[in-house]
Amino acid sequence: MVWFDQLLKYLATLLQSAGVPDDKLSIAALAVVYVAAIIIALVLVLVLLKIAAKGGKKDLAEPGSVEDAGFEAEAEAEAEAEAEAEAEAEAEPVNLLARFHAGVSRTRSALVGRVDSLLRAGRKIDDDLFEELEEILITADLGLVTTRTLMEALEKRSKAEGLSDAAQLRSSLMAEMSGLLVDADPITPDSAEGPFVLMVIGVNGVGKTTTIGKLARRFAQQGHKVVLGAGDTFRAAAAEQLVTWGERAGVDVIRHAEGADPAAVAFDAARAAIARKADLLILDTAGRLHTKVNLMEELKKVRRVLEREIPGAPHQTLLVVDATTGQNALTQARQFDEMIGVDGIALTKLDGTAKGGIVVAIACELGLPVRYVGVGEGAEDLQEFSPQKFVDALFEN
Ligand SMILES: Nc1nc2c(ncn2[C@@H]2O[C@H](COP(=O)(O)OP(=O)(O)OP(=O)(O)O)[C@@H](O)[C@H]2O)c(=O)[nH]1
Ligand SMILES: [Mg+2]
Repeated sequence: MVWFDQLLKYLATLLQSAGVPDDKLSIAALAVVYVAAIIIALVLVLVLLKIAAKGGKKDLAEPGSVEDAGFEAEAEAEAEAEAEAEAEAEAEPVNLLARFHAGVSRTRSALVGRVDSLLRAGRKIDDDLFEELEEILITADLGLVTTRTLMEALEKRSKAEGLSDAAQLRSSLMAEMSGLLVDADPITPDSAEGPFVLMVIGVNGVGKTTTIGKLARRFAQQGHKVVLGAGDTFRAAAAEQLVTWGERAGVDVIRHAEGADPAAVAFDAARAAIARKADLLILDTAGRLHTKVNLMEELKKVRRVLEREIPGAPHQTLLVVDATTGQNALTQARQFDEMIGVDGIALTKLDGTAKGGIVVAIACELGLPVRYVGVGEGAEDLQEFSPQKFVDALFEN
């Protein structure tokens, strides 16, 4: 190629003037051409890559002008994010249900697993069968009174409906159980006369502070202005624990120093909730004092302060009980209801126990609605209780 020979000659002249020896001129000129070719090829590849990237973006933004391209791409990204959020919101109830089902799995295998192997198809309904069923219910923490109530209802129903096959008793048991559970309206913090006050009580370690944290998050997410009161001044680090939950939920926490008078915390929290125009004040309380009498007296005093500061307060007194303690939870509920007055129950740690039958016992023996159940330690693991949801999850195959 003539032009290539000429280029080499030209380069050789340049290299000669640069001091390259005559015998090395042609090889040096070739090396220069070689390096230049590599550089040009690299630049070309880079340019092509850039053009390809721009083309891709334009495809996304089309139709529209070049100026519109950025804006439209942004709008598209936003729409995608919105769609994702919507999909998440739609998926959430499914997740919650799955969490709930997992939460009652131990009770399901302990209670319904045994019931199912007893009520296998083909077995006749007789006194022996009823006796065995009774034993299963008692050991699944439904307690004597509730079990008797259920058994009487079942025997009556089986006679009235002329049932003969044991398998037919399953749906009767489901119906009787959900009939015993108390359906409660969910707590809605709407009060015309200032903040709605939720006082949370219960013995130590049952999950009061955790439940308050979960509730604060739930109500804040629903758009309510929430204030928390750290009324447990007895236990070291109790207020810090509440402050941490408050930070997570993005809500204010009113606290005093350790050992302060809890009634003074209740007073300040009530005043702060009014001043900050809060929709909801949730007050944490101590679970342990030197004696049970001290604890009950302190709770009564806190209650009086709330009553005095905010009309109608406390609007709800929520007793937290730990499902893993089985029949003890029932005893606690009875005592707190007698001494302080309880409007509803939050039953925690259902995920860690086979004693979920206690839900039925609380409703049947005390007539108190279980409002919330805790099925884990996470912020999402507090769920509104519904009798139907509970029985369905328990008897799900
Ligand atoms: N697995 C499980 N753990 C829970 C649940 N609710 C609370 N817990 C755990 O129970 C423990 C005690 O919870 P707290 O909220 O500190 O209990 P408390 O009633 O405030 O205790 P005191 O302040 O000592 O009276 C913590 O480790 C919680 O994470 C639940 O629903 N499931
Ligand atoms: Mg606590």
